[in-house]
Amino acid sequence: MCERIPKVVLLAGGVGGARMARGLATVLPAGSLSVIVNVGDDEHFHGLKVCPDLDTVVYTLSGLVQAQRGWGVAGDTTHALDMLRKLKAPDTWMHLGDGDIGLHLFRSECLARGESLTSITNRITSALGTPATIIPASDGDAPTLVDTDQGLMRFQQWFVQERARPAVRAIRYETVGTRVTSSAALALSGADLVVIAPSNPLLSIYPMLALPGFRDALLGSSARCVGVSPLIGGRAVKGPLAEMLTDLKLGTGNRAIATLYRDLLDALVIDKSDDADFPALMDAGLPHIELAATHICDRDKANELARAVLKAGQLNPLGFTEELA
Ligand code: FO1
Repeated sequence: MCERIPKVVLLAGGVGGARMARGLATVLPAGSLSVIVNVGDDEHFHGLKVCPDLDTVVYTLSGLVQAQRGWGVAGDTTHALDMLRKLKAPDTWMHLGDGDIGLHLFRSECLARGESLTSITNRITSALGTPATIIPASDGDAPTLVDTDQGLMRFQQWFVQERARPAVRAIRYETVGTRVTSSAALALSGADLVVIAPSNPLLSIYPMLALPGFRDALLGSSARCVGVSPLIGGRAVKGPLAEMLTDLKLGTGNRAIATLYRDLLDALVIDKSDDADFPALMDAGLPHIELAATHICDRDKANELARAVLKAGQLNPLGFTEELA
């Protein structure tokens, strides 16, 4: 007999994904969790490659994150940004702290020397200490473009500079010339459970699913797939999801989330306060709906939600007992 630890893969965007990752990393045994992270938000600022979702997951799991905002480094100073503003450099609307810029310098230098984003991310997580493997969804550029009533914008321009105000007419995932990383495909094929974090489906999860090879790797995996709805009472805890669903005529509330993920999910975790959505979700063909407190406002809530997700995934967090051949 041998004990095998369960292999859990989380698909994550920024803040919500990072907090879900921390809960899962806490309740699962060491070596169990891999987090595949969206790179559609990545952008160049001041000559540096910035990967906001990867960095949010890295900072959260290594304990460096500015907890209230959920992104950036706690206690970071802004001397570099202050100087850039004095110099009237472009794009200083993106708030980059000095410590954060140190990470971007490191990554940009490694990329310039030909190292892959996957390999650089491994070096960053080893150096900073994260209790999970963090895998970029793609090594190549795969930007998310937002087509708005004020024109076509790159993601950070729309989200940060324009404060997500321009109404969204369409979203474009530019994936030509790139594909899912082999590390992500391997993690998906070997997973016992795939969890879709309470991230924005259209801005964080679909950019990954749009990568050539990603959806095939997910659908080809024998893992159960559990999603956590990012909506509570029809609204996102943070961010423009509800408005986007309306602008894009994709329905409302948990029913819209179930529809967006309909070919992927074995179960959906929704907030306890949304128990009235049960019949509509059953009608939408969801085989398993789990109620839990889905607002991750502190570490205890993150752990509680992680346990509910594992329950929905029918996974024993302590591991599997297998006969050796
Ligand atoms: N979000 C903001 O709302 N304003 C910012 O100035 C900002 C800067 C920033 C810098 C580094 C980083 O890793 C994240 C940053 N974010 C900022 C968050 C980021 O725009 C979003 O969280 C994600 O891209 C969406 O998941």
